[in-house]
Amino acid sequence: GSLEEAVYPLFYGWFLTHKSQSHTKETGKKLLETLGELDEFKEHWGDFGGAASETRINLEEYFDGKGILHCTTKFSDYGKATGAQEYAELEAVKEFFSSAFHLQISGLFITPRTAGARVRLSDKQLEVWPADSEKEATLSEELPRGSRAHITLGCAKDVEAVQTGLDLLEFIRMEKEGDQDWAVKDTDQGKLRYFGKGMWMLELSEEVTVKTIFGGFYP
Ligand code: 2AM
Repeated sequence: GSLEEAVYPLFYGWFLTHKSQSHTKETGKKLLETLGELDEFKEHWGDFGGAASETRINLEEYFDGKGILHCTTKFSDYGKATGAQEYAELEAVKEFFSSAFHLQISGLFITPRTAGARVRLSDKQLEVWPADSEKEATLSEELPRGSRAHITLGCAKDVEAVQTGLDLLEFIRMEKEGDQDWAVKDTDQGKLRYFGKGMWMLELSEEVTVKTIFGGFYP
């Protein structure tokens, strides 16, 4: 038998460099400022359970006390999650471990539960994207691989980070349906859409590129 036992991380993902983290947070904060000043946002403020006297969401709080910004590929749960071992053995995972990648952020979103950045993965990046990631989250529908890729920017109180990817998939489902009368607003950063139920998506007119390292989170 092998002398070495495999050590599985809590999760695998792309970890943003220090500089890219600050840049991403700044981009997120700009959206929050825009939202805070938007009449349409104030009209729908109730979605966030906000008190009537408050006019702006304290979205800055969303960005507090979080660990390093990252885009999770596989939640491995120290080897206990379904498919954790198979994932660790993927050729691409072994080959690209500790390698640098540029990720493209194509949008930002806010819901009453989470704030996140939508990530557009390249074909090479999809090689380390688990085959069943979208299926695991959406029981009925087939969504393109990589649809769930995101960077959690923050969560509301008592909300687990896993929710951010589920919120993103909900946006994508609504986009696909496509026949709703969404409010659209042009902003400095791009097109801002309101999907109802407190769900706001900013489609960035210029994608943000962030530097990352692919690896595992072990603590
Ligand atoms: P996130 O990717 O949306 O940020 C540690 O909890 C990390 O693993 C977090 O980044 C978290 O969410 C992600 N995570 C937790 N549980 C998960 C799950 N069941 N499926 C996918 N990702 C999960």
